[in-house]
Amino acid sequence: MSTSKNYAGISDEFAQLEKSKIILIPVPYDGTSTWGKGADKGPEAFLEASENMELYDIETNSEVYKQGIHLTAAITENSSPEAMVKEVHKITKDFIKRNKFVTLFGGEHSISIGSIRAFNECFDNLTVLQIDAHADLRESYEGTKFNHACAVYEASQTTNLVQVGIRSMDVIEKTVMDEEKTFFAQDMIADEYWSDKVIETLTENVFITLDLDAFDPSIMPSTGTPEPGGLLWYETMEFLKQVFEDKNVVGFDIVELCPNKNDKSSDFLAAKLYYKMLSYKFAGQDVDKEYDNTFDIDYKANINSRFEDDED
Ligand SMILES: [Mn+2]
Repeated sequence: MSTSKNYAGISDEFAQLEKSKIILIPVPYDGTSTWGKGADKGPEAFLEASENMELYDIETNSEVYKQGIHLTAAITENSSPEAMVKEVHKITKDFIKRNKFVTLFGGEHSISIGSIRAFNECFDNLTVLQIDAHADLRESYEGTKFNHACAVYEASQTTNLVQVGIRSMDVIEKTVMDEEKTFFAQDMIADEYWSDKVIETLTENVFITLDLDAFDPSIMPSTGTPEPGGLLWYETMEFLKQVFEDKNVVGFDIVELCPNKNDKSSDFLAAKLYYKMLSYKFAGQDVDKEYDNTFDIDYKANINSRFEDDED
């Protein structure tokens, strides 16, 4: 994929690394998907749709691209699932240390094992807010701990994991799942206060991992494993806005766009979703004000990786 272009066709002035508050890392990885293939094409379709999107957000009355959005080279390491995770971890952490608001676009959900590790090492008492149709809590699957079906197993052991929109899982995952922090789609539809209840389970620092199959296939068909009964657009925007307002969202990733060249609507949903999340994050913030991603370099300087065979 081409990475010489800027995100959304913004001018160089708003895309340079030094001046940009926001980092966008494409991870076109599709090494372990089990059914619908094509998440490796996700970042390219997302970027193409982004170029055809209005850059003024009506709701927040803002043009968040003016905060600066730097598109990095894509992470293409795919010699093994483990090698990919290590590379995502390393690059994500490097940009966090540079005081950036770091975002990633997948690729399949296994990329989040790397991004979550990086954020968990840089921010205290981290909540991982997973918005997803699937529990993704298997300790290993098809011979690897780095399968997309294992995307948040590690997070369940090392962070405050909160799962929203879940409607598909294996019975074995019940042994790992914390039902107090799991919001099943079937219960959410019958509870007008679900979003308030989710917010109550979050700590101050929140990383969002958003699997696009959380959305209903009627609005988001282009994903590897579509599941009926998913989230709709406005309820999701209202929820995300509330999370960004109430908590310190330290970064996010969006995964599992599996584009279909005959139906671009999903690519546009992903593009708009990404831009909405940035708009909520930076709503009301002066473009000229220096950004502080709240990573405390002095405090964290001596903390080594908590994960074995990590050469950070
Ligand atoms: Mn998932």
